[in-house]
Amino acid sequence: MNKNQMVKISKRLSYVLRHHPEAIELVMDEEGWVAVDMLIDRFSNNYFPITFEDLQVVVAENDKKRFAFDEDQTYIRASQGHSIGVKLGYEAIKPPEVLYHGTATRFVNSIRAQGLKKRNRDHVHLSADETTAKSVGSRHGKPIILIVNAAEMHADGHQFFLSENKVWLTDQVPVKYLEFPGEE
Ligand code: HQG
Repeated sequence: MNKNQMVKISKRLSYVLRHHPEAIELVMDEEGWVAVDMLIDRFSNNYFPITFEDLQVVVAENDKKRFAFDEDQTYIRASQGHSIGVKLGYEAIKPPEVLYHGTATRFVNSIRAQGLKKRNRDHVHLSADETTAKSVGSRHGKPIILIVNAAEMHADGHQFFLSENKVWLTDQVPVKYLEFPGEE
């Protein structure tokens, strides 16, 4: 499979597994898992034909490892990024001292006023490194990287989760834990 085909499959999978399982009549459990057989069948009927081997390649080689199989590869889900209230079941863990959030400059005034909100997704997404944060921010416009004082938030009782593909998730980031570039 070439890179283009992988990206095409990955985009459709993100759409149905994170946001719209009903679009191709998938049955999803409350943790976001869908039977692999059903996914292959419904995906192939609604979009274009895919095989189990295609899915294995996408799960293994997708740039951000967005999707995961269960142990015996009979179920598949997106590891994060949902907007449909699935219970991912990750354990709350202690985050590093700081995390990063990449956003676009046009959102900064609103973030200064409200802190980071989940908007359409189930969590606020944070990155462990600035490079990742920058590429996340670039998806929305001119990127800007905010520093999140994660250890302080955690000490104050906010919960953090690390997704299987290493994205940090939390519920919200109040302004007092944020540092904007050029500020101390
Ligand atoms: C912004 C990608 C105004 C927030 C990435 C972001 C990530 C506010 C946008 C994952 C705000 C939401 C998620 C406020 C937050 N006022 N704007 N109060 N609070 N925002 O796409 O974090 O490639 O829902 O800064 O890697 O960009 O899809 O979230 O710019 O892990 O696998 O509102 O998506 O993964 O945008 O990205 P998104 P995100 P994938």
